[in-house]
Amino acid sequence: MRTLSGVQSSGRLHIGNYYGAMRQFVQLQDQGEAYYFIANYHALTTVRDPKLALELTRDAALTYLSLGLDPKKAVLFRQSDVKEVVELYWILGTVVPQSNLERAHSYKDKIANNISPDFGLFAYPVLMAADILLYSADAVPVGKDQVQHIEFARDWAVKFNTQYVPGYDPADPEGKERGHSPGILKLPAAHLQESAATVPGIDGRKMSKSYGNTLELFGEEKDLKKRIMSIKTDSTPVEAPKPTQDAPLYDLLKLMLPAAEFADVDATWKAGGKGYGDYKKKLLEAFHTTFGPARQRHAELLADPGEVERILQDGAQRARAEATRLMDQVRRAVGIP
Ligand code: AQP
Repeated sequence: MRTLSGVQSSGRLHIGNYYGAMRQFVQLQDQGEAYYFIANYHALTTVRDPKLALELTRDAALTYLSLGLDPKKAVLFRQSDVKEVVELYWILGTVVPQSNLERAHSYKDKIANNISPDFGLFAYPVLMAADILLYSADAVPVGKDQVQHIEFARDWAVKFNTQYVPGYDPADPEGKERGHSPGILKLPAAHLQESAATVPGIDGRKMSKSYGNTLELFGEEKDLKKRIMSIKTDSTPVEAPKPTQDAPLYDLLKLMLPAAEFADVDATWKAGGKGYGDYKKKLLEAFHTTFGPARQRHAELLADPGEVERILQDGAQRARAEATRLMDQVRRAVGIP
């Protein structure tokens, strides 16, 4: 099985990225082949400062490595180091129905949250499909917001194969039956972590870099504390039972505390007797327990930029070998010399 996924270097990575996706990346590196990348072309849809774009790309690499990604087990690379992805993006785009892009949830959410629409944002799912299909991935670990994009990637791979691969039958995509051919583009499947499908941000919306509502994995202590203390709560008095619906603090405690410890919190939350301030302190402690070692590693890696660059160069070389192999087939199929 080949696993592939990426995170955009569109801001400092946060616990939504970790629980929704990156935690699984680290677990899956021990099962078959794993390819993980920093989506720095995607990030250009929101980051327009070149210095910052470079810095956030490097920061995303540090984040992967600090969280336990092992470059001996997984291929870690920058999206922009394999230019073939842009070529596949274009070729794939020629079979993508515009109506698919118009109903993309993630695009519609961003517009609803006042992010100005441009072609890059609109076409984002096509580049994401190219990211996945270029490396013939079987499984793509993602948060819930990205599941529709994986479904698009499957649909477009079928469209491409049907158009360009003689003998391809969509009912037999691997070409197992006599007379059928396997597709050039392999159909990927989303791998969703149900317990953390959507991690809420401090304002209760989906935690998102572009909404400024995140708990950064490697942010400064002072800022982290301030953000935890500002998690949206209601005015239920200390002694009263607290609501569990639309309560980001409750959801975050559930996510971060070990099950036995959360059971105690759950009991007092529902019975009353503690204030939101106590629960926020508990969350801060849980954050340090969970991410303390990764934060230490992050500080060490920051001091060794040469080593990080070496890992990325090595990853790019391995990723490029795969991409070149697939693009040879794609070019031949469509008639590009
Ligand atoms: N709040 C979240 N809950 C669960 N999973 C999440 N992911 C992101 N936010 C949450 C998952 O993290 C992976 C990498 O995401 P991304 O950075 O590439 O893009 P995104 O989903 O658009 O993340 P952001 O923070 O919301 O970025 P911006 O604001 O720049 O668009 C994905 O698998 C995603 O599902």
